[in-house]
Amino acid sequence: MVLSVATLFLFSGNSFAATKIKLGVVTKPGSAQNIAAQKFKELIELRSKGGFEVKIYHSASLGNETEILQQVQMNTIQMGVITGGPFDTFNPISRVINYPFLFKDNAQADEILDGPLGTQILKSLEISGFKGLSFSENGFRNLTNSKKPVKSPDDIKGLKVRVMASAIHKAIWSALGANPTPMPWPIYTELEQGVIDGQENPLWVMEVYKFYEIQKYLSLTRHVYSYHIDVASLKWWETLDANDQEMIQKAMYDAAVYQRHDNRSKDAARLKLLKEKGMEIIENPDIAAFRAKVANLKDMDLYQDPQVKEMLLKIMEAVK
Ligand code: EAX
Repeated sequence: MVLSVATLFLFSGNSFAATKIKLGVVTKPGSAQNIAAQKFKELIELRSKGGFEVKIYHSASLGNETEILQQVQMNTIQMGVITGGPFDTFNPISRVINYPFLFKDNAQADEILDGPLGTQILKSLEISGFKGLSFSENGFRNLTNSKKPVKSPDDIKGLKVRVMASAIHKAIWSALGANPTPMPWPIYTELEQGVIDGQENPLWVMEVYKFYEIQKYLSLTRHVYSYHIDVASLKWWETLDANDQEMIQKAMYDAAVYQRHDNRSKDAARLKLLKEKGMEIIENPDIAAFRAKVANLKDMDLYQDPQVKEMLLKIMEAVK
């Protein structure tokens, strides 16, 4: 049995005011970002014995992810669980993890992101006003579309694919031959009305947002490992004492680890469900051909910032 924090207050007659944390996510309850946020709320409220109280603003009630990040910078909201793509607008370091076909599997992603290189990436967000706390995940991204089964890059030619607000994501889909259209989340209506033919996201998105209703074809391309950065406002962070900082940092990391496992444990069932719902699944697209098309991205202008380039090369070396 779990006593709620409110019940504990009643019993203890505690009257001190909790510090309120506003936390923004763009997706709806049941989504990857929300599962991380909910777990963080549960852990920090419990561990701080009610000293912190978290209110989650979901479903874009604070705007899209770029807008949430602007509010985090200003400390009008204190935290966010934000998909890696939109960070690109604020700080080019996030491009390195969005690099196509960088990690071969979950274990490798965890090893890098939980290790010193991941820590360095989080640290380098401070210059943009963000305290990066940890990485939770969306998962590996896969292409869906309403036009045709996509097995190789040849099938992508001219396809209108929605991409996140991110220069690297746009570059990936240009290199693959698509017609990439940057657009903030959510995108159901645009898919339904045919403004865009396709999109790419991890499997949970196809389930939670019911994309099986409007997208016939799913190709398991796993082209990008999609992470969230669990982020706090640096302005706010600097007002906290060291104990609170440590407690928040730890609670967010534990929530992230919990959420990654939760997400991964559901993928097999999701695939089954999407099949049952009538999606045609291309399980083994020609990944070698996809990789060849994006092989030169690291030499593009996008990666010419010395710090970004150095980090990308270090990760590439570490995952060899
Ligand atoms: O988490 O914008 C995106 O494609 C994200 O992956 C989406 O918010 C689902």
